[in-house]
Amino acid sequence: MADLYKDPIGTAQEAAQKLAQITGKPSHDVVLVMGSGWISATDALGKPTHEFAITDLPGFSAPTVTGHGGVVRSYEVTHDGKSLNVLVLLGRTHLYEGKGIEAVVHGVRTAVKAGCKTVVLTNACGGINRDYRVGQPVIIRDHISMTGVSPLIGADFVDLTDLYSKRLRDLVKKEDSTLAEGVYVHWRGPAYETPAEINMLRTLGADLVGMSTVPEAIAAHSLGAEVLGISLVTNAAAGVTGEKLSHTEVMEAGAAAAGRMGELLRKVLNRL
Ligand code: 8IG
Repeated sequence: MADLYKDPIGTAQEAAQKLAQITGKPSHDVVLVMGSGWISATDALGKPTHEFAITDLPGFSAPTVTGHGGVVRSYEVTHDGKSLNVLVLLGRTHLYEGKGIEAVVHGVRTAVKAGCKTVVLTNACGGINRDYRVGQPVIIRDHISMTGVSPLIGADFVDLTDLYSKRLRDLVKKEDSTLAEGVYVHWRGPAYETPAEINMLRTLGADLVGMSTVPEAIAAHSLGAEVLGISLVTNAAAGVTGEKLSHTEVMEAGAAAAGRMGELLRKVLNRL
């Protein structure tokens, strides 16, 4: 068995093979990575054909954060006589867990190796843009990495000018023209930002701040997948309202918006 840290791509390949074995599906078409608060949005997809612990696949370790599931589901989503094999990862690994960048992107690499040409990354995040409200979904237009940590090693000078696919962003806006687009900044955490840092990030052009998504987007894009990112604003960023930030509030805001998020994802899948 390959070692995740010595051979991350080989390990993803092995995990993809095991996924095909477990599900009996030679390939999957789309992966949805569900961030905190997004998990019940998957109810809109119907019943999965398979559900198992992500630790059943090579290279994965158990998750550590409440609300970050560690569960894999496989769905067959049909629309207009067409059918898609949809892989859903409930929960993800974050940089702040200290398992290394390889562990952070292992899920999306596995999905792309399993055949997924479309990678949908969802997250819960803080709203820096003062126009945003808690419970509002925002399409990620671009990102700023404040960690500087890349999942890529070697002379892989991948172009990121269209990282968050314009085609996919337009497709989502066809479903819901009221959706805003914003710039997501990756903050390592686990501590949230200070109010001064939020002012800095706003000055730099950021609208949203969270602790995920950016490394996964880069890893997926470098393997040739098309990336869509959708953030759910679950709190105003530090200093924006003067309220303190709490993980419980984040989970509550996520739960309240789950129905709408599920419908949105289902409609996007129907258009792929
Ligand atoms: I949910 O305000 C969520 N995740 N860095 N800042 C950062 N991550 C977050 C926040 C936030 N809210």
